[in-house]
Amino acid sequence: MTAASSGTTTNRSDAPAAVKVCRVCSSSGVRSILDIGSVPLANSFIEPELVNGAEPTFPLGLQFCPTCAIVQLPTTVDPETLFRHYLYTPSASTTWREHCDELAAWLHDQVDDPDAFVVEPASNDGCLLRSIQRWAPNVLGVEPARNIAEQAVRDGIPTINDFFGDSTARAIRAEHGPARVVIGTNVLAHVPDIVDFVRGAAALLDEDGLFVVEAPYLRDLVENVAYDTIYHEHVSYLSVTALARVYPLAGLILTHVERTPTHGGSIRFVGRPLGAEPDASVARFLTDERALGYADGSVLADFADRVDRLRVSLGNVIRSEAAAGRRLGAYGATAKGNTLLTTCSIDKGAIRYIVDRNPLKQGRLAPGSHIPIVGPDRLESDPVDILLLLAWNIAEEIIAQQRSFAKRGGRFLIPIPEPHFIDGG
Ligand code: DWN
Ligand code: ZN
Repeated sequence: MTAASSGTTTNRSDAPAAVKVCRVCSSSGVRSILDIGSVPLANSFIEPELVNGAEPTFPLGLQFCPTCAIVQLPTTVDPETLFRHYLYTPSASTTWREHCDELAAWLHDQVDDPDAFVVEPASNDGCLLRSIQRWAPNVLGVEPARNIAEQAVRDGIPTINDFFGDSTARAIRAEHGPARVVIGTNVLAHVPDIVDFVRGAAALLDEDGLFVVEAPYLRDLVENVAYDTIYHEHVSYLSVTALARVYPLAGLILTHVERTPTHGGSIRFVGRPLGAEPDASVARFLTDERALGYADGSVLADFADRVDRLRVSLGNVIRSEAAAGRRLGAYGATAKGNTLLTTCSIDKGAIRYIVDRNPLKQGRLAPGSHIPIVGPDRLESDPVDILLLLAWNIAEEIIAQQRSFAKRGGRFLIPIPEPHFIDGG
């Protein structure tokens, strides 16, 4: 999906109240499984002249609902604050562009119809729709970030500047007719009201319609201790168990699931109108998740301890490398990187700069840590010995680009599942 807010240090917002009942099923039995404290919004990169302003922080953690098995944040930050202006566009990454091509080809196999109307909630700059347009020209994006929606329209992708949900979906259907496909990547986990979002898909689809979403998979998060992917934009952490229960509340049924490699481990959920038959994949995932403890939440019992151990060991590695006289930088001014830096108390005393190719992030400071974001040329003019890879999800792509850093003896520090070095040579 999209990227987050431009966040400035002067935008104060009141800390949202803790959500005591499940957002999905309204059960009051939610239980806390992780409390990371209060941190700034992960994409609220600071303009340098505003660095002395107040920097709002918001409580961050996880809670589990034993009734519907969803894992969610304990607080909700207003999506208007998070998503109306966004700096992140995924199409800068070759890995992502290739994934969009693969997903578009997979979809073509499912829906072999050049007249199919395809709608993408949170279409960002239109990267996926551009791939789909090659076989289904009738596409429509729905993107809440004004700056990004305008860019997509300028680039030839029809895009409505709005959030997706039941009312937007009904308006689209009234104007354009039913959709054959509603497809969204990295959006469902960002939505506070998942039932409303899925209900919107159900309202928009025709009777043969296909609702496809990809989102980070809870199992990958837990197994890789990828706790840095927990931040306010990600309201939910999704499992098949949870979505198999949620979809029927909104008029759809989960018919197929498969794992995909993006963003450190994601899952593709396919839904169809009620009455469709799930294939064997759904039962297989449900059985595995039950056996592993995702249905009753028992797999999460030691998650907070595992997060604590990772935070301590990353801090120790960074301190000992610095004490040995090594110069450290970071690569990738990612949202997850900011969770990692703030929760491990790593600041500009330890890391000189964060390299990022996105010119909109360059010149700003990372929220919380206040480490400056710089362009890749800084690696030549002000070299470091170690790069903490905050964009570990695209490690291969970045390491391949940075051969000259590796040739000079530079090493990459990968933070998860436990801090380790690779030389990139
Ligand atoms: O869910 C979300 C997704 C999908 O992406 C959002 N809530 C926010 C965002 O998360 P992220 O910031 O952790 O995403 P990435 O894709 O890991 O960010 C990669 C960063 O690295 C971007 O800032 C661009 C940058 N980059 C770079 O500097 N050089 C990327 C490439 C490919 C490069 O060569
Ligand atoms: Zn629930």
